[in-house]
This record gives sequence, structure tokens and C-alpha cells, in this order.
Amino acid sequence: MIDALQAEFGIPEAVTIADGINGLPKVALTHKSGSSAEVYLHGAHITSWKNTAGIEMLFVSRESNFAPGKPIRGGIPVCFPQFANQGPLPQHGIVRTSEWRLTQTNLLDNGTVTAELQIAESPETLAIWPHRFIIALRMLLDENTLMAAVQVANTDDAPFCFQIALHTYFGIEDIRQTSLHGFEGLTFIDSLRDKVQEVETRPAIRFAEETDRIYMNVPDSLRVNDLSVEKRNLPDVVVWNPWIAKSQKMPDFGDDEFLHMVCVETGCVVSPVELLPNNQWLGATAFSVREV
Ligand code: TA6
Repeated sequence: MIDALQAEFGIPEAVTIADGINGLPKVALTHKSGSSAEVYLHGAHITSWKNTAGIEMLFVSRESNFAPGKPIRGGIPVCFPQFANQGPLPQHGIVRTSEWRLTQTNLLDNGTVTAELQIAESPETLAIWPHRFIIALRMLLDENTLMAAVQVANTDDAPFCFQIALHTYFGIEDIRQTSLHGFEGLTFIDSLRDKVQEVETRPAIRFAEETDRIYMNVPDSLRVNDLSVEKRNLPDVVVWNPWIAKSQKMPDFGDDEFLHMVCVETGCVVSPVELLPNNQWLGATAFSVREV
């Protein structure tokens, strides 16, 4: 399978398809500047984004599973059509543990490297979510930016509603030295305090305990330490760090790993999207390193 994918989609010095961890197929993108990214067909799960110096910007747990039917812990899980346990489906929905198809790769004239993966309904998904759909995940890698765009098409003959999120795990030196900017004055739902709603009063979000909050109607430009996050059509941002106790309860997460990650998840969580038959929805998030 790898050889056939490489023959069809490989691009010299830009796109390589190879065996990833536990033999799961992955697509490696390399930009001429030296930046790179990787995505697994399993869950269309982006697991790596490195800057031009080869420094990893994302976090993947050393204890993560890489196995059919199990989510990868870290990177950028795609949550669809349900976020978390906010419905009857499996946690974070049905596509992050499913196998996607590689459908397109490109090396553009300006040097941007792109890849697209798709997934559609299957007998397994129809059994628990009776809607026909196609989702495409498009990645665009440039010198200082990785963009992930998700497009949802309703290929059914009835409307359906969905939540969607890019559940991004950023790799950081130390959560206790980390700050998130762009949230001051916003209302958030605190998932740890009975969904109480409060207003963020701090100019920068900092961490000293487990944090699990859904910020609503967030401006499209954010900052995570020195990284810029620019989102489109994804009004909500979930901020999560499991801290000590929850880390110890997660079998696919090291007890000390809470120190080295923060989740800043862009999505449509609070107000699900209603999509009519033959209509499409598009959302995107671009992550950029500040040019030094
Ligand atoms: O980040 C929001 C959240 O729903 C947290 O409550 C936590 O459960 C996290 O997602 C991770 O979820 P997962 O199913 O990947 O363990």
C-alpha cells in the first residue's frame, strides 16, 4: 500500500509516504526552507510540525497509542461530528479513530507543500450516526506556517448538525511559563465547574491547575507563547491542560507530560453547524512561528 501511495502521491523532496509508528501509513511534507509536517492516514492526524530549525512545535505523548480504533494522544486530532462527550457518540466523534484516504498532494510554484485526506460515511459510522458526508482535511506547509483546513460536505438528502474541532496539542517548555493571549473579556464555559459561565479578566491566560474551558466567540487572531494562531469560521476555542491528577489517570499520557503541552482547540462547539443537503462548510486554522 505504501509503495502504491508513494508512486501516486510522492513528490521528490516535498512529499513522502512511509510506514509510521507501528506501521501506520504517514505522509511527510517537507518545505524547501527546512520546515516539515507529518500526518497519519489514521484519523488524518497531524502528529508533527517542525520549524525551519527542525524544532517540533506540536506535542505527542510518548505513551500514545498508534493502533487501529484508538486515538493518537497529541498532535491535531479532528473531532467530528461530536466534541468530547457532548452527545451519544464516542468521545470526540467518529473520524479521529478511522482510516482516511490520501486524495491529493501538491508542490505549488511558491514552494507551498499541500496534502489532502478525505473520509466519508461507512457502514460503521452509519450505524451510529445515520448521515452521509465527506470530510476533507487539507494541509498547507510553508516556511513559517502550517495551515489545516477542514471541509464538510453533506452528501445526504437531509440536513445534519455537527460539532467540529481541531484539538491541537502545542509542545511547550513548561506549562508554568506559558501564556495565551487574545482571550481577555471573553465568556467561557468551565467544564470543571459544572459548565458555569464566567468572563476572562486576565490579559493572558496562565496555568497553575487543571484547566478545561470553552471560550466563545473568540477573535480569529490568538497567540500561544511565541506562536500565532489564525482561525476562520471556528468561533470557539477550548483551552485544556490536564495537570497532575488527570495526567496520572490517562494511560496514554506520561505523568509529567502535562508540563510540556497545552491544548488550544479551535472549533464549532457551543453552536453546532447545521448543514443542508449538497451544502459544504469550511473552517481553517493557521499556525505560524514568529519570524526571528
Ligand atoms: O480538551 C477538551 C477535552 O474534552 C478534555 O475534557 C479532555 O477530555 C480532552 O478533551 C482529551 O480528550 P481525549 O478523549 O482525547 O482524552
